[in-house]
Amino acid sequence: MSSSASVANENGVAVVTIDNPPVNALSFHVRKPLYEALVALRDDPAVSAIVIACAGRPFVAGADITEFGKPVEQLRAIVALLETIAKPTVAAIHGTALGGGLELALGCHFRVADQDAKLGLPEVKLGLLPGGGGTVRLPRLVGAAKALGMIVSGTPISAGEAEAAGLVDAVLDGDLLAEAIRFASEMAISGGPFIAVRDRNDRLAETDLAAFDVHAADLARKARGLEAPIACAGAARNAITLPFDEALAAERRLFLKLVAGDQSRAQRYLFFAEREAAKVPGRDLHKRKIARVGVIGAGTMGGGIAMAFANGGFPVTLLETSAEALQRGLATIEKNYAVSVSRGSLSEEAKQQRLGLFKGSIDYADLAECDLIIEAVFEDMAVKKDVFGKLDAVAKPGAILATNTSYLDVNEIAASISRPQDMLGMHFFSPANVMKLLEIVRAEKTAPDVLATVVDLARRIGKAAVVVGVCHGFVGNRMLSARGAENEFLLLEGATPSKIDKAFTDFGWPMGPFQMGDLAGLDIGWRNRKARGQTAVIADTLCEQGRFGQKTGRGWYRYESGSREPVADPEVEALILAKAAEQDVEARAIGAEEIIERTLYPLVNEGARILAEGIAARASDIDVVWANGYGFPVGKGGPMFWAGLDGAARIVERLEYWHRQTGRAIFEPAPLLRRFAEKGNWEGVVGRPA
Ligand code: T1G
Repeated sequence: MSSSASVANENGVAVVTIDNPPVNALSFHVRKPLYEALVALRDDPAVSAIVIACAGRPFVAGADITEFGKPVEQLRAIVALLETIAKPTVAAIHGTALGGGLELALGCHFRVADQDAKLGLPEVKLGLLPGGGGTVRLPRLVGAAKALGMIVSGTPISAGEAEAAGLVDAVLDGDLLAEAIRFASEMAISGGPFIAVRDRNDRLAETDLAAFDVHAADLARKARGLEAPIACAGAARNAITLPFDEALAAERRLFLKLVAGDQSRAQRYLFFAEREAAKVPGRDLHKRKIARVGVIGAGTMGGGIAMAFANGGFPVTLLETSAEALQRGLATIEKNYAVSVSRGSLSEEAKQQRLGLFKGSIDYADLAECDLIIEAVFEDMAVKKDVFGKLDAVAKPGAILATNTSYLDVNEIAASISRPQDMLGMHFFSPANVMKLLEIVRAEKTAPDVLATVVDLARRIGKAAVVVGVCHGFVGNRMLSARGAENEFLLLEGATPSKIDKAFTDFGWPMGPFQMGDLAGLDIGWRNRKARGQTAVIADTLCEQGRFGQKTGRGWYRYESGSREPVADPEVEALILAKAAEQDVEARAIGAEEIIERTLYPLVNEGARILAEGIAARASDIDVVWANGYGFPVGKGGPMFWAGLDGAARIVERLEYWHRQTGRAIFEPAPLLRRFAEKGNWEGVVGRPA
């Protein structure tokens, strides 16, 4: 293996190039030669300045996550060494400088970047905090408030924003390396002073600590049981209140505590699980060219899907049945972009550029120029088949045809057209331009290159793709039904919507099933139950009373006009008591533990059934679905990972107990779950380990 940190001398300016594909992670075999090179360059009189740059796609994407436990010490030593170098040091940043990569750059006197660079400390997304001095150095450059936002959110900022904040000294056009060498040489000629970031305290001195604490408290309230955001805020505060070395030592203690914890283990697991999910058979096959995307239906789902592709830079043909419906759809899209502009998350220029990618139509013939066409019309089999019949007639050979159905049989739709090999399901989640999850439904006849093309496309539009087989509700909604199956029984036996929802939010969910139902609209589940001849005595009665949730101001909860805040409604509790009396069910005290057992254990159990049927290829795929599509707390890694944390043997034992109590099939432990309980991980039983 050639050294992954090489040195070249450009007229006295030493260029240290890190080359560790695919993302220049600071793996051991990078850190060692990098450290040694910097020592030599520090002491080399022929060197007037040092530039640190990277080969390949990004600048350094951080510490090597596969090595955890080891990197921080050495990275901290490299940064500390950089700060002892008297000659100017410059980090030349292209692509992404993330985590330990940005911390390395913070060890330099100067940072220059190209226009498209992104800089950030995303460690919080791995259940960690920056462990290479980022919590202490970043505030010294950008100020405490900005640093707090960057470290607790983990969201990278653009080169322009970084320059405005003082994180980057210059955004350079043209050949970044050549410009960086020129910059370094000019600095060397200027003679300095070259002040290490650790010695820059002016920005810190400006801090309004009271405002900082209010901001930090607000961020902490949103942590929902995750330790890392709190630790990040605490470490950023230390930078203000403690001397540099004490704050650095505190950062190290916090880092070591988090890296050893279950939450970070879960979030790191999800990081790799998301990438693993994209590794489908045939992924190296030649991909079909996708230049233009067609979307049929400009309603909530169709509009969101069209925006997801436009946001990814794809021209979109949006088809509706009438000009009025089309205008309504396009107006909603424009309004959604305007909201993003008003929130500052999108520039007016970017909005116009994206709107320019839309072409509205009411003529199927216009879809003939599309390489991928996604149907997002009413959830009815006859309607779907009618649409695909028309599509089959106009779509060009080799075009990929996709349905956005959430429940219907994709094989049945595929069988209704002449080219089933070109067809699959692409199940987006609402709002489709925001929700990261995409269930890609592989139908019986879907061609491998079609699957590989769509999995790759999902990554290009920023989606976490999971390939699933055909069954009712695929992975997510099928398990959601299992999670919700006990809800009515729990209500009849004495629990209340707010009590059950509190058990879920205490567990770490953004909201519980009843608040979620009111947000999504109770009429959707009602229509689905009626279509399947199923009933839910309480929920059906609410719907018969027109209580569809937030959209009608009343559902499981009541909502003051204009408010999304759920208010417990005595009318609902009275309805529940009446239904319980009708069914002779006696109310009793039901605790959070029982609620979790009767809702989340069946969720895991259904996951095991799905694995056994091959509807999902890996336990980790199921976790990617639930973490990205259903708000399963990332600090618990997803239902299948959590089952390992919570103890599969106990889950089986409790399922057996509730099966004896109720006789209900959802509690009958799946054979695969029993095997998981014996083996202690999913590895021996199915696919990739937790
Ligand atoms: N360590 C090890 N492997 C990594 C890695 C990393 N930091 N980042 C990516 N990979 C692997 C990834 O698993 C995949 O492998 C391949 O590289 C391509 O990645 C002390 C402690 C940089 C934006 O959190 O966000 O620094 O699947 O598919 O879509 O404070 O990777 O091919 O086998 O994601 O182009 C902080 C993590 C670390 C950034 C590129 N850094 N990486 O996205 O490629 S903690 C991060 C990313 C830290 C210090 C702390 C993205 C990317 P495989 P990919 P991409």
